[in-house]
Amino acid sequence: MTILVETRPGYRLITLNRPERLNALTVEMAAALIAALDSAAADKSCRAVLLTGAGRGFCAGQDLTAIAGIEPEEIGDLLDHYNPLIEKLHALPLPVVCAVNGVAAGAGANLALACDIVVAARSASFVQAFARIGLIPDCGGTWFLPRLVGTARARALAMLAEPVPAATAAEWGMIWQAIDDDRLMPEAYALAVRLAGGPTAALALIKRALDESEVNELDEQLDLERDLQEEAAESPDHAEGLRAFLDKRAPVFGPRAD
Ligand code: LHQ
Repeated sequence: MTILVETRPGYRLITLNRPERLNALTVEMAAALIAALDSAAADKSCRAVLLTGAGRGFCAGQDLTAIAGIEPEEIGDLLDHYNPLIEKLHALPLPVVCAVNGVAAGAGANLALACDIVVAARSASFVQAFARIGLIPDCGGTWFLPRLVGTARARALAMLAEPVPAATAAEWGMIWQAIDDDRLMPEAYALAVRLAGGPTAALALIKRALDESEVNELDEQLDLERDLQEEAAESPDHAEGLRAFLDKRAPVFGPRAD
C-alpha cells in the first residue's frame, strides 16, 4: 500500500509509504491521499489529521521514474491529479499536522507546506528541487513559499534549489518548529491529540479566515471576521470555553457539530 491510514482516538494518522523511493509521489498515492482525507472529513469522530512519511525521508516529490519519456502535456495531466490533493489538504475543515521526518523535496516539500502546522525533525530538510531538473515549483510552491518566507527567500530557494535545514525553515517561518529527531513523532502525536481535543468548529473557521485573508482587503477581512465570529459564537464549544473560564477549569470541548 502506498499510504497507510490508521484511525487513532480523535485523529487519523496518514503515512506515505514508499520508503525505498523516499515516498516519491505517484498518481495512485495522490488518489489514495484524497480518499483518506475525504474519509477523515466524513467521520465525525475524526477531529485532526497527522501526515508523515515512512522510513528516512518524508517525500521526494514526483516519482521521476514515472515521468521519464512522457510528453510535456502529460506533466500537466499529472498535476491535474496532484492539484486537487493540495486544495483538499489546505481547505480541509480539520487541522492538519505534518511531521516531516526526513527530506521533503519538490512536490513533497510543497505537500508539507499545504498543511496547517508543520513540524520537522532537525535532520530533515526542504528542497525546492524542481529547477535542478528544469521545472518550476508546483503543487502550490509558488503560492505558499512567498507567503511563508517572503519573496527574496522564495526566489532564491526556487532558483537555487538548495536544501533548507529544518532549523532554518523554522527560523524563517516556513514551518512551525524543528524538533529533535527522537522527539518528532511523540511531539507530533501530542499536537494531533491536542488539536483533536480542541474547539473543532472554531479551528475550521480559523482556517477559513486565514485563507481568505490572502486575497481580502482589511475592510473585507474585518467583515468576514465578524460573520465567522458569529458562527463560532453559536458553537457549543464557545459556550463550554466561556463556562470553563468562569468556573476556573479546563474546557472539555464536545464532539464535532458540523
Ligand atoms: C527517487 C526519487 C524520486 C524516484 C529519490 N523519484 N525515485 C509533479 C508532477 C509532474 C511532473 C513533474 O514534477 C512534479 C513535481 C516534482 O516533484 S518534480 C521534483 C521531483 N523530485 C526531485 O527532483 C528530487 C529527486 N531526489 C533527490 O534529489 C534526492 O533523492 C533527495 C535530495 C530527495 C535525497 O537524496 P539522498 O538522501 O541522497 O537519497 P537518494 O538520492 O539516494 O534516494 C534514495 C532512493 O530513492 C534512490 O533509489 P536507489 O534505488 O538508488 O536506492 C533514489 O533514486 C530514489 N528516489 N527521489 N523523486
